[in-house]
Formats: sequence, structure tokens, C-alpha cells
Amino acid sequence: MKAEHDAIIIGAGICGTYMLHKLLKLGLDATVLEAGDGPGGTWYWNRYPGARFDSESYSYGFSFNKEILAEWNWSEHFSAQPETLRYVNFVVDKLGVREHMQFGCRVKAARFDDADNLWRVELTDGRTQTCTYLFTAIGMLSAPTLPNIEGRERFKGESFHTYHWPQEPVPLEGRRVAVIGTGATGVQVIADIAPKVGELTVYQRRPNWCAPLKNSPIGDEEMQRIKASYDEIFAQCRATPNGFLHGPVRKDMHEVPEAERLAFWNELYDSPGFGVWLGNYRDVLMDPEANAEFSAFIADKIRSRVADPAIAEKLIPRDHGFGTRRVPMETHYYEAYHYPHVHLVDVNETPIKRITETGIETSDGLREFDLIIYATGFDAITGAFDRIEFEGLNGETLRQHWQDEPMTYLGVQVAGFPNLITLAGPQQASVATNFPPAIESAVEWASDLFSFMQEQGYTRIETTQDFEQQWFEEVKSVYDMSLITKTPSWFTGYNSNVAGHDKLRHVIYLGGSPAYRQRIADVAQKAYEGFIFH
Ligand code: NA7
Repeated sequence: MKAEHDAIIIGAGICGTYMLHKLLKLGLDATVLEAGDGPGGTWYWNRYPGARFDSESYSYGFSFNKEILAEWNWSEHFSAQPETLRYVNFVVDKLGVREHMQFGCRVKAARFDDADNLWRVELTDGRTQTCTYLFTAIGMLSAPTLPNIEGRERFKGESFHTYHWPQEPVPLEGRRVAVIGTGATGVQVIADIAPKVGELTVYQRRPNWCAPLKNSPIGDEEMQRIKASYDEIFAQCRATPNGFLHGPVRKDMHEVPEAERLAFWNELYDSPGFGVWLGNYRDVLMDPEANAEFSAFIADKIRSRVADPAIAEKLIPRDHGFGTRRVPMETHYYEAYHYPHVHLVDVNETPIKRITETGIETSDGLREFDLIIYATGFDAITGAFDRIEFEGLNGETLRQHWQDEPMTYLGVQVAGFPNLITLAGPQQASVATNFPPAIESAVEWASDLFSFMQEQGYTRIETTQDFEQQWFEEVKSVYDMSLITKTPSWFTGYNSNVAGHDKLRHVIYLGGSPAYRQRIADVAQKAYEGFIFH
């Protein structure tokens, strides 16, 4: 039996869109299956108020197409979700790939047929499509998780996870609103809705180290200057470990006199974007002593911004140092607690007992709400894979293969799953970086791989457990270098709401984008060492 399509890509986000474009250029019959009713992925789903980039807008857009770069204008240094969604739609139309995207198609299962060398992709609506090559572009933060709190389903008011924020406007004015969760999402939503709602109660389990985003508009002239500097902007992103404009200072903190260090830290704190996290002295994220000193500096900043000292102390993390978890970037987040109608509940002091029909009950009583917003995060990186039944050779499922840890070769293939390419999957650099630059490298590499296969007349690619194990050791070896791996967070595979995700898992490659790019380029140079072709 011959497959209906050469390639199916699951997901019409940034990654799926670019992969589709490249495969079509190679002359393959490729199609995208997307659960949403439009493209955009992360930017399609996350419509909550306050959702915006923490990457500079012009460092987030695709770099590969000069026409798109010349025509698209960003209106803010850190674009808000509606504009970013418009951007993705603009790109899709500019590339002319929309007609190759099928919307409203949620993939339930994908099973490899060894005899016919094809994948059978099953949709939740009962339809099946077949392909020779299956690409996953399913996102790393696309499997939202709700908290395991008794009575959640009993609540009679409105409630949803931030990822499922409705497309139609949600009234906020005068309403009693609860937000559970104070990660990057919670912080954005809290700061945005605080002035708009009647009453806001924030349920915080662990505070995060947040820092000012310092967003501002981009005028016409500035946009022209940005357009004229795109080559330098993208070159800079390629040179930094995380693909952002901000890279570490190549000095240790203690090499710099204290006054100079403090002046630099104040400058970082007051400047836009991730510089405060990723543009710091290199030892701040590696040496516990340096990290403690910088954390104390940020703690004082929090104290200086929150009028009530008791609330300020509650907002200062005690269990981890600055930057060892994802740093939420904020605009007036700390100041939100100045409104008399905004309340902070520390669930360590007064634990949530249950959710009732009317509100949230903690150990000190019931608060009633009209709306509960769950900003409780994601079954990150592996969750989107676990929600699809991938069945490879001999009936083995990916869930079984990844039971303890994800196992991949270079993050792009899994032993026993021929012709499955896991774009931006676990153990790639993209996960810990500014997504689009890493995506571009991964997609271009995969496109070259398929061009090589076409030239050689191959129709099957697979890898082996030996190469998987080798890559796993490489991923592990760079884990020890960073303080990030000493702190539970989604970066390190934790999620308190998912069974079994209460331990460190090697879900990302932390060696940085340049090293990852070099590694996959070397493999390509060696005629794709570690892959077996037929
Ligand atoms: P995060 O960063 O995983 O944050 C989830 C938040 O929800 C975090 O504060 C959690 O507290 C809290 N949470 C989760 N479950 C519970 C329960 N059961 N009770 C109380 N509080 C809970 O997800 P985000 O969506 O904010 O950010 C994800 C990424 O999206 C972000 O890094 C950006 O890259 C974009 P905890 O800290 O676990 O104690």
C-alpha cells in the first residue's frame, strides 16, 4: 500500500509552518494536521490577557525570508499575543502554505506499519490519514495541566486554564477573580487584570524571581533601523547560548569590583528583556555563592517595589536562587499588590482544601469567586507526546519507550520509530532557547536530511538504541554544569500535577544552541552518522 502523503506534520505553529514550507520546496506532498482552527500554535491558544513575548519581537520572527522581514512591522519591543498571531498568519499567507494545512484535526494516535513503511495517523473524529514520514511540531508547552485539587469540577462559576482562554471576550469588570499559579503566565495575567477586576485573589505556592520587561512601542523610524540591522540581530542571536540577543558576560562576578558590579546589575535590572537573567556575569547561574549574592540584590528590588513588607517577603523566593527557574518578565506585577482589592494567599500557610460550587476553600475559610483562572502550567516537553498514542516497531509505544526518561538521538529521532522526526522535541537545544532561531536550525537540518535521502533514493530513516544512549550521556554530561538542574521546574521535567513527574528528567539539551548546531552539522557531515537508511 502506498501512503496518501509523503509527509504529515502535526502542528501548525512556528515549527510546523516552516517545516511545511521546506518540505513543499523539496517537492514532497506534505500536509499539516492542526487541532486549532488556524495556525499559530502557542500564539493561537494562549489568548489570556497579558500574554506577550519575553524575547525582543524582532529576534523572535523568522530570519529566513527577506521579504517577510522587509514587510512586517512590529509595534512593540515585546509583542503582545494578538499581534504575534497576526504575524504567524501573515507568514503562512506570504509563504502560501495555508492550503496545505488541515485545521480542526486533533491527532489521537499514529501507528507505524512496518510492512508498508508508512504511518497511519488517526484523528479524534475517527478519520485516518497515511504518510511515509511523520513530523511532530507539537510544541513543548502545549499540554496544559490543571491542579489536583478536590472539587474542581464542582465549581459553578466560570473557570479555565490560561491556555484555553476563550476566543470570545471574557468580562472582568466588577468580577471576583481567583488566579492559581505564579509562573511566567500567572505573573503576566495577574499584572494585566489587576486594575480591571472587582476583586483579585492570587493563590501562590512558590514565588518566582520576576524582573521588569521594560516594554515600549516601536515607532516607524525605529522599525526602519531594526530592518536595516536584521543581519546583525540574527548573527547576535546565533552567537549566544540561548538564541536571544542577550548572552553572558565572559567574566566572573568576583573579578569585578563591588561598585562596578552593582552599577551593572542596576543597569541590567532597568534594561529591557532577558538581560538580567541571561546577560549577567557567567558565574551567576553556575556558582551557588555568586547566585546567592545576585538573588539578594533582586530580593531588595522586590522589597523596594512592594509597599507592604509582609507581602514583599511572601513574594521573595526562598527555595531557589534567581534564574534557576524560568524568570517571569513583568510589567507592574509587584505593584499589582498595592491595589486594596488584590489579595495574596500563600498556600503554604493556608493550604487549599477544596474547590466548592462557589469558590476556593483554604484552611482559613472560603472565598467566593465568579471566575477561577488556572495558570498552573504544562506537562512540558514530553506531555504533548504522551497525549498521542505513537506506536512504533513491534507495537512498542513512545509512552513505554519514554517511561522513565525521554530517549532520543539528537532530539530528532527515537529508536524503534522509523520515519518519525521529532522536531523541537525533548533533548534538543530549542527547548531552552529563543524558539524560532533554534527551530530554523532544526528545520533546515531536517530539510537537508530529506534532500540527501531524495538524492540517495532512500525512503526510510531510523536510529539505534546505542546512538540514543550516546546522546543521553551527552545530554546528562552538560546537566551538571548549571544550577538550573538543581531546581525543580518544568525545565527539569517536574510537574506536581502529573504522576511520575516528581523527579529530575533529562528533557532538554543544556549545552546551548551553538554547540547543538555544531553537533548536528557534524553528524550531517559524516553522512548522517547514527542514522540507518533504506
Ligand atoms: P509554570 O511556570 O509551570 O507555573 C505554574 C504555576 O502554577 C507555578 O506557580 C506552580 O507552583 C503553580 N501550580 C501548579 N500546580 C499547582 C497546585 N496544585 N497548587 C498551587 N499552585 C500550583 O507555568 P507557566 O504557564 O506560568 O509558564 C510556562 C512557560 O510558558 C513559561 O516558562 C514560559 O516559557 C511560557 P510551583 O512553582 O510548582 O510551586
